[in-house]
Amino acid sequence: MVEYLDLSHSPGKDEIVCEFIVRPAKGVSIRKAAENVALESSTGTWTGLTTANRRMERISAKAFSISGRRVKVSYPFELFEPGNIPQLLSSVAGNIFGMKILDKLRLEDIEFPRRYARSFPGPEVGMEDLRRITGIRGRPVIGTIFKPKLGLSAREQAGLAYRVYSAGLDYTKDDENLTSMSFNRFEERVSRMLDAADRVRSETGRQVVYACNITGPSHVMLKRAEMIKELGGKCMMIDILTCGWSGVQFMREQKLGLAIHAHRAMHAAFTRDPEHGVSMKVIAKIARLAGVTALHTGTVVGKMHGGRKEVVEIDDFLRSRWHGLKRVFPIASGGLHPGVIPKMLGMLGTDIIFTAGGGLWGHPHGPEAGARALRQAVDSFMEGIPLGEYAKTHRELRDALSHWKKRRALA
Ligand code: CAP
Ligand code: MG
Repeated sequence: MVEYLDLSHSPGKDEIVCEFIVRPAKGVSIRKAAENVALESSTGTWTGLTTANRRMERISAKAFSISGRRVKVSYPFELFEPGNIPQLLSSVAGNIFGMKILDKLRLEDIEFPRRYARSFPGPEVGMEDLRRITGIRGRPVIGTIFKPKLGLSAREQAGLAYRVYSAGLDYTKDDENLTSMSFNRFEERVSRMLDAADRVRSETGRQVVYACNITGPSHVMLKRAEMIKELGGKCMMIDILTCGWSGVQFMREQKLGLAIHAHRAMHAAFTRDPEHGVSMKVIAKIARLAGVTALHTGTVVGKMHGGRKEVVEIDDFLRSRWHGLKRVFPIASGGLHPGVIPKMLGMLGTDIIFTAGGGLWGHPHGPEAGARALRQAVDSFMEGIPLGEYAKTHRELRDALSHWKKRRALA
């Protein structure tokens, strides 16, 4: 008989350890529930097997710690195929979410041993590389998402890009649902946008970045990324969860030398319920294994869900040393505008990319004013001058603060 519950077990150095929050179904003990999580996520099924063997016994997972509803399960290295994220998730985040014996289940954290983590490449272009490419040091990278999300033509978008880059912005990105539409085709957009970036570089000497959304089936993403590379672009954006980990790993393996801007659209479908699904911290760890350069993690102050403790912890993880894999840039985005920038930077730090969509394109005096106001908000923070004080001598910032006064109070 294989034992899936063993509270005397202590994980070996090559074992993967998962922390779950388990809510058993009515009448089921936490021990029984924990045992079933270990069983279904490793080698077992609902009944004993005539085919069971010694190997199965050796490689089975063990629920080894129960504290309230927190359960830790250790998984021997042999259960996993090195370098294969889908296989990892089919095991530790697979069938177990649907078991009747559980009311709810949340995969809260995964500790990866060095041996397993090093079977992944991590980022080809890391946080420091992107800083080197842009030449931006000692302050956040300031960006925007074109708004409306959908509706601008490629020509209109590139024209706007030129204007906001020229007004001081470092970084622009497509929105998550802009790929290749009848009114804005990928090929035309990437070529016009990179022309605009080149023009700004030759006029100002600044290497501005365009994160071009290549999201799609993998064979389509590859063609799009090759086009970005050919035209001298520096960055591709991928909606990593809707594309799936296979697509992300595939694009990383191409070794095109492009940064990967990872948008996390759909994450809240499984990260938001604190008792069910998969935590954003787990997504962040996997994204770093897979090799993204920058990852959306939340703003705390903006329009999207995500509390301070969680976002700070994830951002710190992305920027920390970890099994020799390059560091990842956190991206703060969603409901940002000049009035909340200092507060956000104070909480999350300045080693960050932030992007403001509505908070630039909604400025009452237009795109240049919107870009300048964002830049002024950053400068006020970097110089340690209160926003209101700084606004007295910076018109664009002053107009932004009064325009979004109410939103400021909400943040
Ligand atoms: C922000 C945004 C981003 C979300 C992503 C949007 O626009 O472009 O996709 O912020 O959220 O479409 O909402 P605004 P997260 O600046 O106009 O709000 O980073 O939390 O995944
Ligand atoms: Mg968006």
